[in-house]
Amino acid sequence: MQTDRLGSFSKQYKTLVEERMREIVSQLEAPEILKESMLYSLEAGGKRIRPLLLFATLKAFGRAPEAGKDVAAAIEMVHTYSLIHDDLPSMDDDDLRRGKPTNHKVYGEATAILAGDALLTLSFNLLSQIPADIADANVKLTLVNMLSNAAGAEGMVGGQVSDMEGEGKNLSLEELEYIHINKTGRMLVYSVLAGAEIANADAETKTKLSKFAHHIGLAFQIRDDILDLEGTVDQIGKPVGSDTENEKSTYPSLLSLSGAKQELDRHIRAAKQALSSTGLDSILLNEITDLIGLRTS
Ligand code: GRG
Repeated sequence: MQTDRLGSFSKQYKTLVEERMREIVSQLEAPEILKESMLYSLEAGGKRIRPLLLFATLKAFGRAPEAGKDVAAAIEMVHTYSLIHDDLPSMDDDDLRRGKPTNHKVYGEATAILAGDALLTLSFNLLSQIPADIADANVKLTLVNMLSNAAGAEGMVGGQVSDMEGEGKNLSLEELEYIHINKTGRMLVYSVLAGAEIANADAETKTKLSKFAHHIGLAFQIRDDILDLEGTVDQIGKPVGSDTENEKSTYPSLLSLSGAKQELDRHIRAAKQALSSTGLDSILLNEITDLIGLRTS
């Protein structure tokens, strides 16, 4: 369920970040096979929800979304690295991602690991080179600091490790939330707060936006669990019920399907409330929130 406004905004800025990523990787002076492997996963067809959140946040502040193109590319590179590594035999051991063979199936395990490493490293390089008219040195340093926190041991990587530790255990709702706040949520929160940082938002607005993004992060994950349960194939294109994912605690397994749907609604409502409290021009962010609650892929 996407309005024309969000549809055309999303199409325009999806193209912007995709072209920017291709341009950056193509220009690297690096072995062709490494660049090919990086581009294979960058261009495998993600939803680009994180860049969309960043661009819509800039728009909410009345700033040109184009100002966020390098940060959006950096975010999508970190996200793509995490998916490449998550699919490896030593982690989820997946053959398909977004309906296509996983990076290690095409390029081999060693190159896939190195493509992920190169994407992660490149993301910080990109942030360090944002033009001064978009972000001064202090803003750039803050963007780097925030990304390293969101993606690292205290964020996404920590969440992934807790997720692995929780496999086969009956987790409490609190434990499940901790995993998803970090594994999925922190990069979504970063996408919004990076936009606020570029727009020089005040501390109070950032706190409200952080609350907004926290709720959409959890809503995103709950919707993912519901889609996994209701669909015949999951988001990586594999029949549901075919691997260890099913030994993991999920929102529906803890709360039942209808309880998970209620929890999803609760987070969507809380997100919208936090957003409205900012007083920003939040039409697009509101529509993205609805989309997260209703998404079908
Ligand atoms: C390996 C360091 C490391 C971290 C892995 C993000 C992650 C952490 C693993 C991905 C596996 C997974 C199913 C995570 C749940 C969150 C989620 C639904 C991620 C997929 O993000 P989307 O839906 O993917 O935005 P697309 O394909 O649209 O880019």
